[in-house]
Amino acid sequence: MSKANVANVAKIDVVIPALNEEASLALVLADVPHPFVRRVVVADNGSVDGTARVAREGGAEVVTAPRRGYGSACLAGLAHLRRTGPPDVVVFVDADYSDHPEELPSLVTPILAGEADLVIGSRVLGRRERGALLPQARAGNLVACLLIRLFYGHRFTDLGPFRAIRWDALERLGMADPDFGWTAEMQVKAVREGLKATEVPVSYRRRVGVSKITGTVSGTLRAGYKILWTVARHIGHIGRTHP
Ligand SMILES: Nc1nc2c(ncn2[C@@H]2O[C@H](COP(=O)(O)OP(=O)(O)O)[C@@H](O)[C@H]2O)c(=O)[nH]1
Ligand SMILES: [Mg+2]
Repeated sequence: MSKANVANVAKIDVVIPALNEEASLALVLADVPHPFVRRVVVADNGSVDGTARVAREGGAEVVTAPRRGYGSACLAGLAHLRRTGPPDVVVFVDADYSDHPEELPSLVTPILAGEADLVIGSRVLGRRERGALLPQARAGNLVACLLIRLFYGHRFTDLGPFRAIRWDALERLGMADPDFGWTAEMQVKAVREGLKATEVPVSYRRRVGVSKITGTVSGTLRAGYKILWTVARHIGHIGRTHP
Protein backbone atom coordinates (compact mmCIF):
# COMPACT_ATOMS: atom_id res chain seq x y z
CA MET A 1 0.00 0.00 0.00
CA SER A 2 1.57 3.36 -0.98
CA LYS A 3 2.34 6.05 1.61
CA ALA A 4 -0.49 8.18 0.20
CA ASN A 5 -2.99 5.32 0.65
CA VAL A 6 -1.66 4.59 4.15
CA ALA A 7 -1.97 8.28 4.90
CA ASN A 8 -5.53 8.26 3.62
CA VAL A 9 -6.42 5.45 5.97
CA ALA A 10 -4.48 6.52 9.06
CA LYS A 11 -4.83 9.96 10.66
CA ILE A 12 -1.36 11.29 11.43
CA ASP A 13 -1.01 14.63 13.24
CA VAL A 14 2.04 16.59 14.34
CA VAL A 15 2.63 18.60 17.53
CA ILE A 16 5.39 21.24 17.48
CA PRO A 17 6.31 22.93 20.77
CA ALA A 18 7.63 26.37 19.88
CA LEU A 19 9.04 29.26 21.88
CA ASN A 20 10.32 32.27 19.89
CA GLU A 21 11.05 30.29 16.74
CA GLU A 22 9.89 32.69 14.02
CA ALA A 23 13.22 32.29 12.20
CA SER A 24 12.98 28.51 11.83
CA LEU A 25 9.31 27.51 12.01
CA ALA A 26 8.43 28.24 8.36
CA LEU A 27 11.26 25.92 7.27
CA VAL A 28 9.94 23.15 9.53
CA LEU A 29 6.34 23.53 8.30
CA ALA A 30 7.46 23.55 4.65
CA ASP A 31 9.18 20.17 5.12
CA VAL A 32 6.26 18.41 6.84
CA PRO A 33 5.10 15.74 4.34
CA HIS A 34 1.48 16.33 3.33
CA PRO A 35 -0.89 14.51 2.75
CA PHE A 36 0.93 11.86 4.80
CA VAL A 37 0.31 14.29 7.70
CA ARG A 38 -3.25 15.44 8.32
CA ARG A 39 -2.87 18.36 10.77
CA VAL A 40 -0.05 20.32 12.38
CA VAL A 41 -0.51 21.93 15.79
CA VAL A 42 2.03 24.51 16.99
CA ALA A 43 2.00 24.81 20.78
CA ASP A 44 3.25 28.21 21.70
CA ASN A 45 3.49 29.46 25.25
CA GLY A 46 4.67 32.96 25.58
CA SER A 47 6.57 33.66 22.35
CA VAL A 48 7.21 37.40 21.98
CA ASP A 49 8.19 37.16 18.30
CA GLY A 50 6.16 36.23 15.22
CA THR A 51 6.02 32.48 16.01
CA ALA A 52 2.19 32.31 16.04
CA ARG A 53 1.85 34.34 12.83
CA VAL A 54 4.47 32.24 11.02
CA ALA A 55 2.70 29.09 12.23
CA ARG A 56 -0.68 30.20 10.85
CA GLU A 57 0.88 31.38 7.59
CA GLY A 58 2.42 27.90 7.30
CA GLY A 59 -1.01 26.28 7.61
CA ALA A 60 -0.66 25.15 11.21
CA GLU A 61 -3.20 25.41 14.02
CA VAL A 62 -1.87 27.39 16.99
CA VAL A 63 -2.61 26.63 20.63
CA THR A 64 -1.26 28.51 23.59
CA ALA A 65 -0.22 26.82 26.80
CA PRO A 66 -0.74 28.74 30.03
CA ARG A 67 2.43 27.49 31.65
CA ARG A 68 5.94 27.84 30.19
CA GLY A 69 7.76 24.59 29.49
CA TYR A 70 8.39 21.99 26.78
CA GLY A 71 6.09 19.40 28.38
CA SER A 72 3.40 21.93 29.07
CA ALA A 73 3.44 22.91 25.39
CA CYS A 74 3.17 19.26 24.30
CA LEU A 75 0.27 18.70 26.73
CA ALA A 76 -1.54 21.74 25.30
CA GLY A 77 -1.08 20.39 21.77
CA LEU A 78 -2.46 16.99 22.80
CA ALA A 79 -5.42 18.55 24.62
CA HIS A 80 -6.28 20.43 21.42
CA LEU A 81 -6.17 17.22 19.35
CA ARG A 82 -8.23 15.36 21.97
CA ARG A 83 -10.89 18.13 21.86
CA THR A 84 -11.03 18.44 18.08
CA GLY A 85 -10.73 14.83 16.89
CA PRO A 86 -7.66 12.81 17.86
CA PRO A 87 -5.42 11.11 15.28
CA ASP A 88 -4.31 7.49 15.08
CA VAL A 89 -0.68 8.53 15.44
CA VAL A 90 0.87 11.70 16.86
CA VAL A 91 4.35 12.88 15.95
CA PHE A 92 6.46 15.39 17.89
CA VAL A 93 8.96 17.61 16.05
CA ASP A 94 10.97 20.54 17.36
CA ALA A 95 10.45 24.02 15.89
CA ASP A 96 14.15 24.97 15.51
CA TYR A 97 14.73 23.11 12.24
CA SER A 98 17.26 20.75 13.82
CA ASP A 99 15.04 17.74 12.97
CA HIS A 100 14.25 16.67 9.37
CA PRO A 101 10.43 16.59 9.13
CA GLU A 102 10.63 14.89 5.72
CA GLU A 103 11.90 11.78 7.54
CA LEU A 104 8.62 11.53 9.44
CA PRO A 105 7.26 8.53 7.46
CA SER A 106 10.17 6.36 8.67
CA LEU A 107 9.00 6.95 12.27
CA VAL A 108 5.32 6.31 11.57
CA THR A 109 5.53 3.30 9.22
CA PRO A 110 6.49 0.75 11.94
CA ILE A 111 3.45 1.90 13.95
CA LEU A 112 1.08 1.59 10.98
CA ALA A 113 2.53 -1.87 10.30
CA GLY A 114 1.70 -2.91 13.88
CA GLU A 115 5.38 -3.47 14.71
CA ALA A 116 5.65 -0.68 17.28
CA ASP A 117 3.61 1.61 19.54
CA LEU A 118 6.37 4.17 20.10
CA VAL A 119 9.18 5.06 17.68
CA ILE A 120 12.03 7.32 18.81
CA GLY A 121 14.04 9.12 16.14
CA SER A 122 17.58 8.43 17.30
CA ARG A 123 20.09 11.16 16.51
CA VAL A 124 22.79 8.84 17.89
CA LEU A 125 22.01 6.17 15.27
CA GLY A 126 21.51 8.80 12.54
CA ARG A 127 23.65 11.32 10.67
CA ARG A 128 24.45 14.43 12.71
CA GLU A 129 25.83 17.71 11.47
CA ARG A 130 28.94 18.74 13.43
CA GLY A 131 27.92 20.71 16.52
CA ALA A 132 24.21 19.84 16.15
CA LEU A 133 23.99 17.57 19.20
CA LEU A 134 25.87 19.44 21.91
CA PRO A 135 28.29 17.38 24.06
CA GLN A 136 26.27 18.09 27.23
CA ALA A 137 23.09 16.81 25.55
CA ARG A 138 24.94 13.75 24.28
CA ALA A 139 26.39 13.02 27.72
CA GLY A 140 23.05 13.51 29.47
CA ASN A 141 21.29 11.20 27.02
CA LEU A 142 23.98 8.58 27.46
CA VAL A 143 23.60 8.55 31.25
CA ALA A 144 19.81 8.53 31.10
CA CYS A 145 19.73 5.72 28.52
CA LEU A 146 22.17 3.72 30.64
CA LEU A 147 19.93 4.09 33.70
CA ILE A 148 16.85 3.13 31.68
CA ARG A 149 18.66 0.02 30.48
CA LEU A 150 19.84 -0.80 34.00
CA PHE A 151 16.54 -0.23 35.83
CA TYR A 152 13.91 -0.78 33.12
CA GLY A 153 15.70 -3.37 31.00
CA HIS A 154 15.12 -1.56 27.71
CA ARG A 155 17.83 -0.29 25.38
CA PHE A 156 17.38 3.24 24.03
CA THR A 157 20.21 5.24 22.41
CA ASP A 158 18.57 8.69 22.60
CA LEU A 159 15.87 10.78 24.27
CA GLY A 160 15.36 12.65 20.98
CA PRO A 161 12.41 15.03 20.50
CA PHE A 162 11.51 13.68 17.03
CA ARG A 163 9.21 10.72 17.79
CA ALA A 164 5.91 9.07 16.90
CA ILE A 165 3.43 7.22 19.11
CA ARG A 166 0.04 5.57 18.64
CA TRP A 167 -2.62 7.85 20.11
CA ASP A 168 -4.35 5.23 22.28
CA ALA A 169 -0.99 4.04 23.60
CA LEU A 170 -0.06 7.61 24.51
CA GLU A 171 -3.36 8.07 26.32
CA ARG A 172 -2.53 5.05 28.50
CA LEU A 173 0.68 6.66 29.72
CA GLY A 174 -0.95 9.57 31.55
CA MET A 175 1.74 12.02 30.49
CA ALA A 176 2.16 14.87 32.96
CA ASP A 177 5.65 16.41 32.97
CA PRO A 178 5.42 20.18 32.25
CA ASP A 179 9.01 20.76 31.16
CA PHE A 180 12.33 18.95 30.57
CA GLY A 181 11.29 15.50 31.83
CA TRP A 182 8.72 14.94 29.04
CA THR A 183 10.80 12.82 26.67
CA ALA A 184 12.21 10.62 29.45
CA GLU A 185 8.76 10.29 31.07
CA MET A 186 7.27 8.97 27.82
CA GLN A 187 10.05 6.42 27.36
CA VAL A 188 10.10 5.02 30.91
CA LYS A 189 6.29 4.91 31.12
CA ALA A 190 6.13 3.19 27.72
CA VAL A 191 8.52 0.47 28.92
CA ARG A 192 6.65 0.18 32.20
CA GLU A 193 3.34 -0.19 30.32
CA GLY A 194 4.85 -2.90 28.09
CA LEU A 195 4.47 -0.86 24.90
CA LYS A 196 6.47 -1.94 21.84
CA ALA A 197 9.13 0.77 21.75
CA THR A 198 11.75 0.99 19.01
CA GLU A 199 14.12 3.48 17.37
CA VAL A 200 14.95 4.52 13.82
CA PRO A 201 17.94 6.66 12.82
CA VAL A 202 17.16 10.30 12.06
CA SER A 203 19.33 13.10 10.72
CA TYR A 204 20.07 16.06 12.96
CA ARG A 205 21.44 19.48 12.03
CA ARG A 206 22.43 22.64 13.88
CA ARG A 207 19.35 24.58 14.93
CA VAL A 208 18.28 27.95 13.51
CA GLY A 209 18.09 30.58 16.24
CA VAL A 210 18.84 30.38 19.94
CA SER A 211 18.58 27.23 22.08
CA LYS A 212 16.30 27.46 25.13
CA ILE A 213 17.50 24.27 26.77
CA THR A 214 20.83 22.47 26.11
CA GLY A 215 22.43 25.56 24.59
CA THR A 216 22.33 27.33 27.97
CA VAL A 217 24.07 26.38 31.23
CA SER A 218 20.93 26.75 33.35
CA GLY A 219 18.86 24.87 30.74
CA THR A 220 21.38 22.04 30.65
CA LEU A 221 21.56 21.73 34.44
CA ARG A 222 17.80 21.93 34.93
CA ALA A 223 17.11 19.52 32.08
CA GLY A 224 19.81 17.12 33.29
CA TYR A 225 18.46 17.10 36.82
CA LYS A 226 14.83 16.73 35.71
CA ILE A 227 15.59 13.88 33.29
CA LEU A 228 17.50 11.88 35.92
CA TRP A 229 14.80 12.60 38.49
CA THR A 230 12.14 11.38 36.04
CA VAL A 231 14.02 8.16 35.28
CA ALA A 232 14.55 7.52 39.01
CA ARG A 233 11.00 8.42 39.99
CA HIS A 234 9.31 5.65 38.00
CA ILE A 235 11.74 2.84 38.87
CA GLY A 236 9.57 1.62 41.75
CA HIS A 237 6.51 1.37 39.51
CA ILE A 238 7.86 -1.11 36.97
CA GLY A 239 5.25 -3.77 36.35
CA ARG A 240 2.57 -1.68 38.12
CA THR A 241 0.46 0.65 35.96
CA HIS A 242 -0.43 4.18 36.90
CA PRO A 243 0.79 4.49 40.54
N1 LIG B 1 6.15 26.27 23.74
C1 LIG B 1 7.35 26.09 24.28
N2 LIG B 1 8.30 25.53 23.52
C2 LIG B 1 9.48 25.40 24.10
C3 LIG B 1 9.77 25.81 25.42
N3 LIG B 1 11.05 25.56 25.63
C4 LIG B 1 11.52 25.01 24.48
N4 LIG B 1 10.58 24.94 23.57
C5 LIG B 1 10.64 24.41 22.22
O1 LIG B 1 11.10 23.07 22.38
C6 LIG B 1 12.02 22.75 21.35
C7 LIG B 1 13.36 22.36 21.99
O2 LIG B 1 13.94 23.48 22.56
P1 LIG B 1 15.44 23.90 22.18
O3 LIG B 1 15.63 25.30 22.59
O4 LIG B 1 15.71 23.60 20.76
O5 LIG B 1 16.28 22.95 23.12
P2 LIG B 1 17.58 22.10 22.69
O6 LIG B 1 17.26 21.38 21.43
O7 LIG B 1 17.77 21.22 23.87
O8 LIG B 1 18.67 23.09 22.50
C8 LIG B 1 12.09 23.96 20.45
O9 LIG B 1 11.16 23.80 19.41
C9 LIG B 1 11.67 25.11 21.35
O10 LIG B 1 11.08 26.17 20.67
C10 LIG B 1 8.74 26.38 26.19
O11 LIG B 1 8.87 26.76 27.34
N5 LIG B 1 7.55 26.50 25.60
MG1 LIG C 1 16.77 22.20 19.67
